[in-house]
Amino acid sequence: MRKRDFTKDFAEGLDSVEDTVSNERLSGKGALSRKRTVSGTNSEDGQETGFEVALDVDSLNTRSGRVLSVHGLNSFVKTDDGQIYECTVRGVLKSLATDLQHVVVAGDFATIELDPKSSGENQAVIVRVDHRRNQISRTSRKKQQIIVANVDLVFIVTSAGEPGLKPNLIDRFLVSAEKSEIQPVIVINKVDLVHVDDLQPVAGVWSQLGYPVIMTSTITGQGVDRIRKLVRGRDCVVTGQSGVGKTSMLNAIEPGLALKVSTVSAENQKGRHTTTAARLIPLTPEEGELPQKSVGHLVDTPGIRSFQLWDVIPEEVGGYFPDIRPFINTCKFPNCTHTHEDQCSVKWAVADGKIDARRYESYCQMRENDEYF
Ligand SMILES: Nc1nc2c(ncn2[C@@H]2O[C@H](COP(=O)(O)OP(=O)(O)O)[C@@H](O)[C@H]2O)c(=O)[nH]1
Ligand SMILES: [Mg+2]
Ligand SMILES: [Zn+2]
Repeated sequence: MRKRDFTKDFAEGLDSVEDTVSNERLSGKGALSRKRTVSGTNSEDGQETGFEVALDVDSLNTRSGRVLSVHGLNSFVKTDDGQIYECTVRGVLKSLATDLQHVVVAGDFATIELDPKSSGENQAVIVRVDHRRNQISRTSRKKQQIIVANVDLVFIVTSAGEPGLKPNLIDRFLVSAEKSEIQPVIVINKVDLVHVDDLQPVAGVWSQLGYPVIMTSTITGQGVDRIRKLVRGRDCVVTGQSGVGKTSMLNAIEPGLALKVSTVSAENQKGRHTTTAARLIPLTPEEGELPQKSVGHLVDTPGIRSFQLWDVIPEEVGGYFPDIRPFINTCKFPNCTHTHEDQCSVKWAVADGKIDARRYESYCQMRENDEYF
């Protein structure tokens, strides 16, 4: 099981954002340094993470870019200079993918080769797909389906009132984020409807676990600036129950963004891959921002809006609770579910106050309620 420290990564990420922006402007080496970070790394957990192929490619005609969306055999790739190319996949890549369902998925960093004869028509071929840093996937008809790769943040949006806060639901989203290895940020919206002090006990438990919690109101504007800053330069998924204010938040971050998302979703509905087709929607560059630099994307995932766990089996759940995980290997029974067994270290930790009772209840609900699996 992974041991990544989200909080640390997150804090470091935050510190470096501003620096990265100014360095890239000065030296113009953004594309180069990104390439260095994504290539040459290997999957630590043995999961499918894309592949790299050294091909005999003419570097004059190749560009690095980002896969915005995949439609059957065609993908739309945005290159570092802001151009969008419609791409097919080179045959050798396809043949490598016999065991893997996805040669190319939305969010992949890819190298494309332009056809010099048809230049200007924005047609190209994907010749290389970089190692995937993380991915959101689920199992469909016994096959793993990758919905999107290389996502920086998942905003778990919830509301303090109308509808009221559902902590156990947030815990479920957190488990999904842990499974996908994507940094979650809990957004408690509509704080104008309550006394913020009332939210502290439950929010404090998440904060102590290292999950950032941001209180917002799209009506008073509280917290909206923090969200806007976090989104810039990153690729973010927004998830949460309906009615909590996701659309309002998108509009607050960038007027017109919610409209872009809904237009794209409507297009997806018409396509063949209705349930899972994901898209990266580029944020609009702000004044002074270079258009070719990645200003970040909003990741629209129409298929995973509902509050289902993505591909987490009951036995795995404890491992994705950072507060429960340290205790799960010292129970009397090796197959302890930590729900009804005697001599269970997890239950002792709850009794000792080392695990928050509400979080434990949430865990039990996830193990017992198989509607979520
Ligand atoms: N009081 C209050 N209402 C809000 C806030 N944000 C959104 N709403 C309202 O909540 C309802 C649902 O918002 P919407 O953005 O459509 O939620 P979505 O379903 O998550 O996209 C709308 O009536 C909004 O006006 C907020 O911060 N405070
Ligand atoms: Mg909405
Ligand atoms: Zn146990």
